[in-house]
Amino acid sequence: MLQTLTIALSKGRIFKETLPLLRHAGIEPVDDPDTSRKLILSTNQPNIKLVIVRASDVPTYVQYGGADIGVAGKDVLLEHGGAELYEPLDLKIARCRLMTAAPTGLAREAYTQRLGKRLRVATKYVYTTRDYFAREGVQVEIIKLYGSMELAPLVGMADCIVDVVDTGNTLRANGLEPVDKIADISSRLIVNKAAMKMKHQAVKQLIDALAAAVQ
Ligand code: PRT
Ligand code: MG
Repeated sequence: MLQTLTIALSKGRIFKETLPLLRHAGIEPVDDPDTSRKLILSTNQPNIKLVIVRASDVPTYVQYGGADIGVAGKDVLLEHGGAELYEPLDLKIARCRLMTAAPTGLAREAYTQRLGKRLRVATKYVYTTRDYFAREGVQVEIIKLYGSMELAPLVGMADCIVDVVDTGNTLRANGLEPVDKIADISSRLIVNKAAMKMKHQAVKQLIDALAAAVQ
């Protein structure tokens, strides 16, 4: 019996960069998520389907068995906490860095001038940011945002931000510069723990095929 596999992906860069790896493993989606409104996409393999979810929801779908397998940025996985998931493969795609960033030239002041006051940090990475500054011994007040973190220092709402950075163009365009690196980021294959046991053959086959594609 052919074991069925559901793979959770997010639209945009993760989908685009995962596609060549899947193709290398013999899997081609039938629909294009950028033009289709379907959330479940069939593939050329009758036992494999793709589900399209928000990037930050991928670990949740895989954890709760809504998908057997997923592709998620390490930034998203760090923030999720990683519990109840296997992370067997670094796909080495969608690479970037998780950084602190502050108004250009003011980074050190933003960090040190607040004597007695807590550093105000705007981010969507609340847990990762709290953990990072705790390890650095810096007292912070975290302001949770869902996007456009770069705006927060510009309007005086925060001293700095924590976000993923690729070229740094977005920071520069908004008068910010990267300061400290928290982590190097790439996308990882994640696997539901029960699926790893119950669908071992199909999961193993896919991991091996993707590992070969990464090389
Ligand atoms: O968009 P949505 O809210 O649905 O989710 P998302 O923004 O988390 O998804 P998406 O597709 O934008 O990102 C998915 C994953 O790609 C992230 O979780 C990261 O692991 C990875 N990744 C790699 C990036 C970038 N590079 C990146 N540059 N994610 C976001 N960015 C942002 C960056 O923050 C900046 O705002 O893209 C913008 C351009 O970056 P620069 O530095 O090149 O200007
Ligand atoms: Mg985005």
